[in-house]
Amino acid sequence: MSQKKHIKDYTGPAAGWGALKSVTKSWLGSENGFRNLRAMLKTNQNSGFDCPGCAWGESPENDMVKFCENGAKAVNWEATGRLVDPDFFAKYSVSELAKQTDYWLEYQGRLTHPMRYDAATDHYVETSWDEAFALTASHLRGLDSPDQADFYTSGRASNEAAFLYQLFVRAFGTNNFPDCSNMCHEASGIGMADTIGVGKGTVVFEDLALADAIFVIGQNPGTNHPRMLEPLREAVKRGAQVVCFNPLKERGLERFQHPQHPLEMLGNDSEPTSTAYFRPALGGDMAVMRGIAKFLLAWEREAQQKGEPPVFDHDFIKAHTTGLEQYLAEVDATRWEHIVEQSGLSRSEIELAARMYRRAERVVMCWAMGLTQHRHSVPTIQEVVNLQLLRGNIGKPGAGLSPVRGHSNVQGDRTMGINEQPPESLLNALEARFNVKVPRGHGHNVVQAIKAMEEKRTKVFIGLGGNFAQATPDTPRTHRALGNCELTVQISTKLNRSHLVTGREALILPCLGRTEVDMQSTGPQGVTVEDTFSMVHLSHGQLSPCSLQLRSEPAIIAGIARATLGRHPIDWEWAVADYRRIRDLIADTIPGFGHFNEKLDQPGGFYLGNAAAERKWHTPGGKACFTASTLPGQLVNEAVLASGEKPDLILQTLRSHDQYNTTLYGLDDRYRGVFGLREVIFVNEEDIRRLGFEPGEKVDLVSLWEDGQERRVSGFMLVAYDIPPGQAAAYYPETNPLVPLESYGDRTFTPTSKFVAVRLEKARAGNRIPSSPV
Ligand SMILES: Nc1nc2c(c(=O)[nH]1)N[C@H]1C(S)=C(S)[C@@H](COP(=O)(O)OP(=O)(O)OC[C@H]3O[C@@H](n4cnc5c(=O)[nH]c(N)nc54)[C@H](O)[C@@H]3O)O[C@H]1N2
Ligand SMILES: Nc1nc2c(c(=O)[nH]1)N[C@H]1C(S)=C(S)[C@@H](COP(=O)(O)OP(=O)(O)OC[C@H]3O[C@@H](n4cnc5c(=O)[nH]c(N)nc54)[C@H](O)[C@@H]3O)O[C@H]1N2
Ligand SMILES: [Mo]
Repeated sequence: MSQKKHIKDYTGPAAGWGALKSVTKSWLGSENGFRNLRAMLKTNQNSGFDCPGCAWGESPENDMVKFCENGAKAVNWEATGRLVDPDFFAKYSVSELAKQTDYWLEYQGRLTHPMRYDAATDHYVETSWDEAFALTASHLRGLDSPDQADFYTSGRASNEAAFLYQLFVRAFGTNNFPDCSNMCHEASGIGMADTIGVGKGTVVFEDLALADAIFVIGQNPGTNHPRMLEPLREAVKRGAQVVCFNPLKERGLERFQHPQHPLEMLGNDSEPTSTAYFRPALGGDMAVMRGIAKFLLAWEREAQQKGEPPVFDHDFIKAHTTGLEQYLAEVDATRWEHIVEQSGLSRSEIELAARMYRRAERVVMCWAMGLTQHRHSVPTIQEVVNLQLLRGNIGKPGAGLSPVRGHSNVQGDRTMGINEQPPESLLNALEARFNVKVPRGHGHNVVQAIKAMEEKRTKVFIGLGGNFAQATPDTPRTHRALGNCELTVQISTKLNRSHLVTGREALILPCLGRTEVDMQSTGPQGVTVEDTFSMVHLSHGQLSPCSLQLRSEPAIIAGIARATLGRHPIDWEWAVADYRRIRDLIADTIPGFGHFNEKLDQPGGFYLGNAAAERKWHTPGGKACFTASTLPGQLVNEAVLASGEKPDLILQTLRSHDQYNTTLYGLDDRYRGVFGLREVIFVNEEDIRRLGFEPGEKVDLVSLWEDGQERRVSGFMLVAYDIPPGQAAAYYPETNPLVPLESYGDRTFTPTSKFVAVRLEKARAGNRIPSSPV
């Protein structure tokens, strides 16, 4: 697995031969080539399994190959031939494993047996499923209160697993459901639920083919949602506009850029005819959207004066919205200097974007982590909603809001009730159906769960998938917090750092992956997932499991539940014997899932529906709401200012092309020209010199915060990069030690992973765990 480290410009297009080469490499690396070819051809097909890659939806057309380079890597990664079995754990102590890189850990292969941590020898030792369930149950039952346990969920869990999990946890007595959504699209859910009454996207796949313009804001689909490039490409071909907002020139999006500089297009008085790429400041998108609104308002007034057709959709606004006046007053009150300074764009660039927006009859707005991982993410997303409301761009074909989800079933998990702030209606439905009392108070989100572990209020941590220790902020502190637990339980497919950051006792429970056949007593089972377009469909594993010891996620949850609660409130084994039974329970309790099993007979699955997409507004006033938020005075946090230091740079943490969140498939980031290493920081060359360094030099990054704790990562290579001045970018999760636990979004508690104030220092040698082999 060693490779040569180098940095060079990438000149090829996105996808294409580079992608094929990269897939082949990971294919051969998985040591399971032919088996995996079979798996690939079943990816996202009607009788096959749902790609465990991202939450992008499918074209309804059949008989197409429906996987992408990064989906192929995800499938290969799961279907590896390497095994992490009891011999492996006998060979390495936990302290020895802890010295290895994250990349090395996951590379070791699939977990095969339930394992228990033995503190006396510092080794994991084989245990039986029954012993593992009994140990978990005895810890849970021994707590003073059910609120002393936290139940994490990562977004790969199927609907069936998630539903059983929340039923068990609520029957046990807590709403402590920290989940990966807390770190991901939380702001999208809150921002949209407030304003349009649903927390999900209003767009379906077909809308992309009807849109006159698609805005892609703070998202890197070339790497993270490669199947989205196809509809974008089609859009450009038929003359629609693709308008990107991203401080980095992401390769997968760049191809949609107009060959000329956007400003030149304004030169002749005609409307722009093609696509554009805008490079705002980190966190500057709310100001950009406000600026667009300011232009629209000016043009609307002008049109009224001249008696020309209006710019706003007055019929829509009148029939469907409230709060226009207050919002427009706020738009008027926002000064241009403030907008320009905060957005990082010039007024004429914003004017171009506004013209492109106005020119399109139907606009889809897509976004991802570039919008959601900031302190003011909720008002930013609400500013996107405001714009769309002004022109009636919600609830008509070819238009709408599309927060593009990450994990393949993260949206479904929320639908199933993985939510620390559950809606009353869900709790009522559970109580009525299962004759059980469920807790009503709010539970912990991710940040609160870490705090609770830090303060020893949480004593048991259970993770349904994911890699809690690495995905979360403030890494050394979070690791200490996990270490405070009495018991940590990880339900996982592969070895990762969360298995090595143990509580006093710890369990690894190995589960089947999405690609594997899930055999229960009544026969092979399918599970369901919901994509970003609210389509629900079945997924059937195809490969034989990598170990006979593996259990499915629903079976593991049922085992823990049975040992903890007996047959209360359901007979867990009965439910798991046939997943159609679980789906009947879902049908009884979750809106939109009536006749669930019957609906799944349709090939391609079924659409859950979205009230806002039909212009039905489930808000308190029954209408869609404009939100009149003031632009933040400044983007830098008070706690950073209180440190008394001016940041050298503002850092965003992002994904390379060879990773899936904390899982590293390789050490290359092809489109950004980085090969064989991950400890790099992308900085503008002028900034590098201004700060007294040279490109290629190694630096330490130290983040600024008022609490006086030092947060540092060491030995990052400075890469001179085409990035706006004052900004930096580096990979997650290596940079998570820099994100203070207290630096999170207002209302969302999402760590501000795209806005970290840092200082650069000359590299210090230190004890560190590099991600790249040294
Ligand atoms: N192959 C692969 N696929 C994935 C994942 C993966 O790790 N690997 N992860 C999955 C998950 S869970 C998720 S949530 C998604 C994530 O998908 P993305 O959101 O695309 O992921 P990030 O790498 O975090 O990229 C954020 C993008 O936003 C830009 N950006 C950062 N800050 C700002 C800002 O303030 N304003 C604007 N306008 N842009 C900004 C960055 O330059 C970058 O292009 O992908 C999913 N799919
Ligand atoms: N600094 C910074 N931090 C971030 C982000 C960022 O952009 N910057 N992004 C945030 C986002 S958007 C997200 S979604 C989170 C992701 O947080 P998580 O979802 O917790 O992390 P993953 O890396 O996706 O989890 C990988 C692990 O999941 C397990 N796994 C894989 N498949 C399965 C399966 O089918 N079943 C089970 N039970 N386990 C499985 C494997 O053991 C693997 O090691 O990270 C967040 N953290
Ligand atoms: Mo995510």
